[in-house]
Amino acid sequence: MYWNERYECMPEEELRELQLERLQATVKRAFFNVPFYRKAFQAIGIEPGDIKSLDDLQKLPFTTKQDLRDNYPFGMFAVPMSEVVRIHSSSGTTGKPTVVGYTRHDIDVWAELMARALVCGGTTRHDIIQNAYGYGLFTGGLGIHYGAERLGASVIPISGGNTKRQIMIMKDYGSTVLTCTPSYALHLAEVMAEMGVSPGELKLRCGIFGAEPWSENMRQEIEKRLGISAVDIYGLSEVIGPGVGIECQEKNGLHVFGDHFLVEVIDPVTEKSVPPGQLGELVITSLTKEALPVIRYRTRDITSLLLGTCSCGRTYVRVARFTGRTDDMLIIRGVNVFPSQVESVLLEMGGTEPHYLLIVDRQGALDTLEVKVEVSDSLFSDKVRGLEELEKRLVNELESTLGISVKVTLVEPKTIERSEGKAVRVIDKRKI
Ligand code: DLL
Repeated sequence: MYWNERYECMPEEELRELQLERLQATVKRAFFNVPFYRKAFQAIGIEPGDIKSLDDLQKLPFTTKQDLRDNYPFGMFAVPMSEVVRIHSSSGTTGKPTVVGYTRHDIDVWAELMARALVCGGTTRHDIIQNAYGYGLFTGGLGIHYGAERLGASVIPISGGNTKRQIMIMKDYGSTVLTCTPSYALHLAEVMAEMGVSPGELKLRCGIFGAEPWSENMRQEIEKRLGISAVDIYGLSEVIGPGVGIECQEKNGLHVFGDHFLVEVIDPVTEKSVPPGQLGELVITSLTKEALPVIRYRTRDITSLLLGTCSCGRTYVRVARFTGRTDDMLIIRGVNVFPSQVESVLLEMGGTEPHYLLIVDRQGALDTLEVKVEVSDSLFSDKVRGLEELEKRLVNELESTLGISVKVTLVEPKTIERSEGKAVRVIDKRKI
């Protein structure tokens, strides 16, 4: 049930002591080894000795993705390159990617955290893990891979893509756990159906999906189509990669590995902490990283802190499933819209497939939102009237949920481009 019970179920008081000790060491490491941090601390008159309690974390400056970009490629590293054994980079779509480095010890910690995550997500060493996260600069493939080997499971390093081969291997090798993005899991289910392979012919029993936002409805859809139990895993390259947090079998929030990461949820505008239960931006401080310590890293990911203990026995802080990113949030006619809100409505209404695209444009001075969504196979062959009704229902429901007017375009099944990694859900023509 646990990979490392001592840490996963550590009494809260003891955990806090460990966190403070590690925070102080991290602050020292950053101050003495990374000119960026020394300057940032000195600019506000802070020294490592000023961190005397966990509350003092609030005195420290934030780190942003831009800071990593400004120090591209290795300027934020706290160790000489001779100690760096691995380099990854983030899948940023704009500007230079952010580059992250790991010492041998960092890789060891990452494998430990991923082993904990896999067990927390329901994997055992008897499982055959089909790892369809991309291998390469992306942290997903190798991150899961090292954790799976540490656990002692049998890992198939298949990477993303070549979907028919994925299904053949899944069937022939008897894969029991699938790891990939939720959008790719859905695509696999779709191709499986096309190939006439039913979930009953597979040994697959659980999936560990993340690297992009996905809704509760999407979880149910994936669970139904693949006949598995699906959990949500979170992480980001700048902080380590996958393995920052994961759901347990309760599927009620993600446990954050608190002996390695400190989390805060802040109001992105006032930059002050928000109370548990309130949505805000997740801020993470690494506690044990050697090559790239990050202090109060602004993830831009939106979540809330969850109160109360989890019946799984882990004492870590939990965060809610992610709603999206502050930079995914579309402001359409002054109203905040998240793609995940649209996804929830589409899946709740039925009649459509979880393949959709938001197209934002501007006509004159007015912003417009078009939601393109694929119709289910059965409905598509139906009478035009059924489609018209569906479109009307979707428009009504989306408009009342989002609070703005929406155009819905129903498209034929399998016409929206599928992704093998992170799905693209938005085209904002206003910026082009
Ligand atoms: O996506 C690491 C990862 C790999 C996580 C495999 C989980 C599984 P990056 O490419 O740096 O790293 O992207 C990080 O992806 O800031 C979030 O916006 C998003 N993200 C990751 N996991 C989730 C999740 C990997 N479970 C960025 N829910 C993060 C929502 C997620 N968004």
